[in-house]
Amino acid sequence: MSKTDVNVESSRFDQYFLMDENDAVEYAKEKLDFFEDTTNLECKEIGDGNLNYVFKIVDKNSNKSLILKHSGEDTRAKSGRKLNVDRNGDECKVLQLHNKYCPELVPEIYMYDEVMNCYAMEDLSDYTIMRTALVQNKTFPHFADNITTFMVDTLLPTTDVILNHKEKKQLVEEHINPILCEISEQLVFTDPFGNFSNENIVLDSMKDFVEQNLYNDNSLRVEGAKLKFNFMNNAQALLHGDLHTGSIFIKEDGLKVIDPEFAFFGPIGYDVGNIIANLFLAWAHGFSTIENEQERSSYILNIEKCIVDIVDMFKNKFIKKFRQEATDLMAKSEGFDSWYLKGVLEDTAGSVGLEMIRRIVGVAPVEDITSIKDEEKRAKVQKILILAGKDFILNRSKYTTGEQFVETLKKYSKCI
Ligand code: SR1
Ligand code: MG
Repeated sequence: MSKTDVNVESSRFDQYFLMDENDAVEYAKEKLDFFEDTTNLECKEIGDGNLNYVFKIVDKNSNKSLILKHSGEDTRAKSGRKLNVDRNGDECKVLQLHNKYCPELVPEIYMYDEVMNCYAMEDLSDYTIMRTALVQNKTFPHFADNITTFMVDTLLPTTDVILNHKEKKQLVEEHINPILCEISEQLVFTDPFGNFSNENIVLDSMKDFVEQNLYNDNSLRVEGAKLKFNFMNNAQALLHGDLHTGSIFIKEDGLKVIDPEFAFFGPIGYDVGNIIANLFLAWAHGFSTIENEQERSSYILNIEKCIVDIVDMFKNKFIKKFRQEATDLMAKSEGFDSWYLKGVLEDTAGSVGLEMIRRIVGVAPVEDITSIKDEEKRAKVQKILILAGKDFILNRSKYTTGEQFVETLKKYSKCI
């Protein structure tokens, strides 16, 4: 048969374009070998993040469903930031690696399409985005245990402590992520110290406070610079890179970590610190909005306990796995594990401060804070978080227990 005789059917999905809900249904019919019956598919775009489109596609006859995650060439908010449209290919690879290390806490991936820049994954309808649940004052008793398992099991095996050094270097190369790292370098590590991109969002009543406590504090800026260079140069482990409560699907007895598109090799404390910071943001929401005193103190105590447990469980699991699985001869030297963990905790404290501060003054605020309607209360809690955040950054080497983090927040909540 000559080439011209071959019946190659062309498809509208042979070339990338930004899909809407109708396109996603057509895509599922043509490209996904998932639904037995495609006569009654329905699709809703449910993404609430800043970057991607998330289509939930359901077969209304059988109720079988999946999620199709699709990248655009720009951020959703039309920030003018151009992104690499193939970023969800990298994200998929990271999810597959996370699946290898920690299958219970990561969604199952069905397929990836490098032309349309989308991937299909398990629908997690029985789970809720954790941030949404937290602003409804829900707490989750197994969260600390699950998230510390996820962090230790996905982070430590990609360090030089455990992984063969040549393999690790190859992985570092594979997961270099300059465009998304640049977003964090700007939004987390630069703009909070001086509104350099002129994008910061600050309440009018907070302008003087922010000026004085953030933009005019040179000692804070120097520590921010040290943390920024650590973020850019310390290729310690393959991070999730954006491990906040909007990247976690949760239910009473389990969770799934999603969205590792900011993944790259960086300092472990960046992931751990992001989790703790976002719990403090939830704390702030409860502190400002729950009117019933008993309910407020119960919610706040639950969040504080969770933070304490996260630090303690992380330390225990980290040291245990380190001792069981270290392969590098020098890393096995007595005392090295504690020194290594101390460095991780120092980076953690710095990252807690950075993440809290950038979610208050930066261009990517979070619902925990923006949904506090009373501006006076919002300003008050923002001051508490900024002062505590500064303490975490400036005194980061002193934070070695969860209790210490909580004590600092309580201290500032009493004096503002
Ligand atoms: C322009 S992207 C803004 C933020 O959304 C992501 O989830 C990251 O946290 C990023 O900093
Ligand atoms: Mg995300």
